[in-house]
Amino acid sequence: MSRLVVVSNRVASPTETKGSAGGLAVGVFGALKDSGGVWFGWSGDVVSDSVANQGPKLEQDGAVTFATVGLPKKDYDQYYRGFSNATLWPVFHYRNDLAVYDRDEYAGYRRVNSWLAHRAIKLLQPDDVIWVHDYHLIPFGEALRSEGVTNRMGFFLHIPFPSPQILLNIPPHEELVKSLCCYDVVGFQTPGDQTAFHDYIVRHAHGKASPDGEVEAFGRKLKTGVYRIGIFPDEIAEQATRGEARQDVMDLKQSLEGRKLIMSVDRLDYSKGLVERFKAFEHFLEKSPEWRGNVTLVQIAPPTRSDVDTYQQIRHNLEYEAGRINGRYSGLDYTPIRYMNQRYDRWKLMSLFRESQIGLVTPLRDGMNLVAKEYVAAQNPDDPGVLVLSQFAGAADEMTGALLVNPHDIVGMSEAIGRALSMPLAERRERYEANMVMLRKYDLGVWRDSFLADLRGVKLNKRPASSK
Ligand code: GDG
Repeated sequence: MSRLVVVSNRVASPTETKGSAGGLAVGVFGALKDSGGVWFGWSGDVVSDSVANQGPKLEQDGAVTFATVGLPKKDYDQYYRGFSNATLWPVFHYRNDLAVYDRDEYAGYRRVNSWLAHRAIKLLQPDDVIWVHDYHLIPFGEALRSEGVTNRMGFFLHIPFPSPQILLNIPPHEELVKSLCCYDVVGFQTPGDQTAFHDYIVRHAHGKASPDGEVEAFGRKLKTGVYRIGIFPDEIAEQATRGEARQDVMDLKQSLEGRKLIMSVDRLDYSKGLVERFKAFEHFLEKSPEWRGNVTLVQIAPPTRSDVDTYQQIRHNLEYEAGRINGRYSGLDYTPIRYMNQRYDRWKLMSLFRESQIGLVTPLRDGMNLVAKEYVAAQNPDDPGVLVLSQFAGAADEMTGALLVNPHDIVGMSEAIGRALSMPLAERRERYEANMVMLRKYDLGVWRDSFLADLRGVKLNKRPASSK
């Protein structure tokens, strides 16, 4: 089997792939171990120009090489903080109102992608299969092609692909889609994302897209597909029970004094719908006085991208809302919302999920949302909690046992909280079983193996596109 080269914005450390971070890092590393290969990307460090140009730092773990580079401050600002996270992220999450577009940042985004591709070329062998991940690296494949690389190359988009009317707001939308067409396989999380891409190809790129995923545009043929990212449910269940006896989970349980627990865990991001969620919980307490003092919402929200303006604003808004609602409904021994801005160990999150009666996962828009899946997998099958899930998370397609809500509908979310809290055991079990069937059908291994099987199976384009 030919080697695999994974390219992603951040590279997990060899220790993280052993399970401490869990999830995606472990899944991708599994594929790398099987075929041998390289994991290439940014180290997460901001460094001087001279250090950045010293070449990738290499760490070997068996047949896998971890190859990382640092980024100079200007590149970090333009490529990561700028175009990736202040333009692509908001627009792809349907938040044009929060997007800023700056030509210099876009030029920096392309420049860094070309620079990264140039660094990666030295690590490539002729029959390597290259798997590129996510919105930071859309032009990476095109940059490799323009340097003469003809290897099989696939791209997986972890976030939503917006409908064309939304995408058109990004001035260089056509260049971005043309870059995507330089890959041999482009994977999406849901059929809706794939359809949005096909719509753009047909209506705005004068190309062709067939229902089986074949696309022809910009002089290239490629395959598109839906690959639903998942989790390893047994690994989550094991982590959730491993923590049962640990002191801090016991402490939390004790401090709840028999109150019901609602759990929410999200990176601190405006796409996750936290403000609306807090308001729904407030509305629930307002309309259900019998529950005041009897149910607590624990929101864990580790900060991310805190040097992007919109992320500072969301943090302020949330602190204000949590304070306001707690001011309204707290008692001497009761705090309705416990809002934590820090990162917790993975096993602790899974154990807390298991202790809770509701997993409240209500993003305004989300590619998939792995927290929703982790919540289900962590439950006690004999007495499972209820997943309340946004209809705008990719996971909503599969989690047929969830109570689906519209995250803009505060009253609807508040009603779903009430329904979940009083749901009979038989219904909870039925819904849990339905979710578990899907979690097992589309686990992380299926996602990874089906993408790679399609990529290894494509017929190569005879005439690679050039970015010139
Ligand atoms: C992107 C897409 C897509 C969260 N807080 C802590 C912590 N986490 C872990 C969760 C989960 C992961 O981070 C978050 O994954 P999500 O899927 O929920 O969301 P994004 O980070 O936005 O991920 C998303 C995903 O890519 C995969 O394709 O599903 O749609 O936006 O695993 O458990 N982990 C630890 N401490 C925390 O405090 N250890």
